[in-house]
Amino acid sequence: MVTRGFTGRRVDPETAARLPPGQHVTQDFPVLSATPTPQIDPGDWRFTLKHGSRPIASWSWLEFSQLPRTLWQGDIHCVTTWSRLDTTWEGVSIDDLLTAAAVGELTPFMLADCYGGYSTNVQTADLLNGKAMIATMFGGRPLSAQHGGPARLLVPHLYFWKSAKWCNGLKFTERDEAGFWELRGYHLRGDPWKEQRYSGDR
Ligand SMILES: Nc1nc2c(c(=O)[nH]1)N[C@H]1C(S)=C(S)[C@@H](COP(=O)(O)O)O[C@H]1N2
Ligand SMILES: [Mo]
Repeated sequence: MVTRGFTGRRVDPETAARLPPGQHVTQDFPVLSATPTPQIDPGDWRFTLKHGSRPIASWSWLEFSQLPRTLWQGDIHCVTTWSRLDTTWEGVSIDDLLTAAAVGELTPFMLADCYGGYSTNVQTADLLNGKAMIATMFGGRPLSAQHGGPARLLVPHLYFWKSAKWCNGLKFTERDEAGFWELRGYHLRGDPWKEQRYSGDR
């Protein structure tokens, strides 16, 4: 058996099996933000669901806090190659959000909007069946502002740039409309297991 010593990135087989190609484990929680951190008072916060430009449902912080809650535990993967294992999140699943809004018709794509102007596109199927939530808690505590508090989208099976911080809405779209990083050369879907980092990747 060959060991690389303490500085190598070799990990035990169980951990290795949880790491998508080209990723390594980090113990800390890096902050990656393209804009300054907006300070959002919960009293001013609103979350709006739209079909194109037409609003179909909207929640204040108080209304949002009365929606059913979901817990999720697992691994997150940033396109800059760090992965963090066994993170815990709590929030409102997109399934519960759509049920609360009594959304009948879905479009194939959605665009997440944020305070500060960031956006990211996702296939609607990537948000349903327990795959995604609007998270308000991390590690049992309210989500800090630098990590997207009061609320962020969490789509943990895709690269973490899809998990839009300070998310204030989801918009149903007919076409796949590129968001902030997708317009700057990142992949439209971003599946870490397929290593879909840049727009040319399959
Ligand atoms: N609103 C907003 N959301 C964002 C970003 C951003 O710049 N603005 N960066 C994305 C990227 S590239 C990553 S890797 C993660 C980083 O989340 P973190 O800072 O909590 O680690 O947030 C994503 N969501
Ligand atoms: Mo990222």
